[in-house]
Amino acid sequence: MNVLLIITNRYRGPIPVMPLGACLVAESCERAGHHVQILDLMFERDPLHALGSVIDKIKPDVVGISLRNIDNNDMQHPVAFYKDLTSLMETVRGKTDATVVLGGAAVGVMPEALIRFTEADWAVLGDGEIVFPKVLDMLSKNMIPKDIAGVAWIEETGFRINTGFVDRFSGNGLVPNFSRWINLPAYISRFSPVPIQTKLGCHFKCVYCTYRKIEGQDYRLCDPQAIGGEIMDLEKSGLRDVEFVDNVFNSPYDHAIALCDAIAKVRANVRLQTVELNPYFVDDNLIGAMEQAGFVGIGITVESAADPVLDRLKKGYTARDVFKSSEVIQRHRIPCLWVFMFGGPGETEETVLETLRFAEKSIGQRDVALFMIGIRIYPGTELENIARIEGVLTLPAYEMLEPVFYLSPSINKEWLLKKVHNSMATHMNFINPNAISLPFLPAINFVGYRLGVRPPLWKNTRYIRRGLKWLGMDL
Ligand code: B12
Ligand code: SF4
Repeated sequence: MNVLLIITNRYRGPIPVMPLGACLVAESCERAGHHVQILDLMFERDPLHALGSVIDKIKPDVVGISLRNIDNNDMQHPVAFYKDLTSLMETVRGKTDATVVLGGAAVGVMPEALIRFTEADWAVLGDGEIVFPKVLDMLSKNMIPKDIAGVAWIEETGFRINTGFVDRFSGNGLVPNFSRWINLPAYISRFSPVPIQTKLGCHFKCVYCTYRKIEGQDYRLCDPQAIGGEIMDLEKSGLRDVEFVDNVFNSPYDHAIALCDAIAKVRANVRLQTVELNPYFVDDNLIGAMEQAGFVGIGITVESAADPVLDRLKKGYTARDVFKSSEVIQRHRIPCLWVFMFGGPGETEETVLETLRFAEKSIGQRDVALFMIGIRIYPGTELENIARIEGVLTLPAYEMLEPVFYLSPSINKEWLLKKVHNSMATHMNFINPNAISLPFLPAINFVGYRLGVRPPLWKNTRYIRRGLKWLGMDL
């Protein structure tokens, strides 16, 4: 079949991320014998014109739409990306009778709302590189793909979904040949590292999280030796910046250690990153292994350093673990980005001050703290129930494509913003989401890379903030 795969993501904060999933899907469809063309809208000046031209040219039988972000997850300055789908769908429907199939992480989060919003024919949840070729096979035989696991659709009786995760790491490529599908130099020159995923699934039950919905809760691990091989191949092709995009890099702990050992063994000259460490599994052994493997930047998503909040978020670790992880980080050389999320259930003025005190005392000059405010509420999460019970949320689930956020009723938003702002004023290595949505961040990325700065950019937060301050534009 003739397949057009549209990559809809045009958001460049904090970096334009390489579309790993969509490229994996394209490659597996091609392997299954289909003609696949990707249209990546990231750097297109006139996306609808580009779309119209490519449809006229290839006359697709099936249009796959890859949707990564519903919105930017920023309570202060929310941007709803899903709305861009309206004009996109109008162009597709106006130009072709092709079957339209939605896919991408966002679809795993809110499948029903997105199918209803776009009026797409089908949606694929989860492992698109396995499910989508099966859908194409059925469609090519004029059959209806209703029995395939991972497919969702709307019929007269309502929303239908075939749940069931398939085996992602069953031997096919872990890293697609990006240069075959996207404008690789454009991404690299804007600080985008090559993404690699080494596992799926998460055992934890954090109240706000959508990841188990996207990936399932049972761990599916790839072979660490295979990652070592991929890293070597990347180095040979000149791709030196690599980011692990696992939901939590260091859980299961043994998998993370095996991975680092396998990478250290191949002795590739690469710069590795991840921003997804869980403080519970941070110890000297792990960080030492990460140093050996070649990590140049790590992030710990601690969310809070106050027990009442960690408890209500069901994070599975305590403030003591957070403090312990900061001691470990200080004993090592890798710069660390600490990610906090203020305003969750159980947050009070006291817990906010406790977390800020932790950040100010335990995060050194070399490291960076990012303070998120409010938590995006997604349907089907425990946070949705909490928000409804507390009266914070009244919208029905199908209207939650529009960004809705939870902020603890025990917190005054203005007070919280002021406290965070005061802490940032005295710590130039502290940032808030404004840093991610800076309109000129793409320009900083572009110029910085040309000047020889290498990822991760956040390592240079102090210098960038000082520069901005000097120009009268501090966060
Ligand atoms: C790692 C990560 C990041 C890293 C990315 C680093 C990098 N270099 O790539 C960082 C921290 C930078 C980041 C930033 C953001 N992220 Co993020 N991120 C993730 C995470 C954990 C993994 C994404 C990933 O790479 N997966 C691996 C690939 C292989 O999977 P995939 O892309 O989903 O593709 C598969 C399927 O979706 C499907 N598929 C994909 N396309 C298509 C197309 C078709 C037609 C079909 C059939 C199937 C299909 O098949 C693919 C292969 O199996 C996800 C959560 C998750 N568990 O998925 C959130 C997630 C994607 N991020 C999200 C968001 C919101 C953001 C941000 C906007 C803000 C933020 N605060 O997090 C920014 C946006 C960045 C940008 N410019 O777009 C949301 C998006 C959905 C939503 N809720 O709106 C997610 C789902 C998390 C969440 N909160 O729910 N992110
Ligand atoms: S540990 Fe991370 S991926 Fe797992 S449920 Fe909690 S927030 Fe989600």
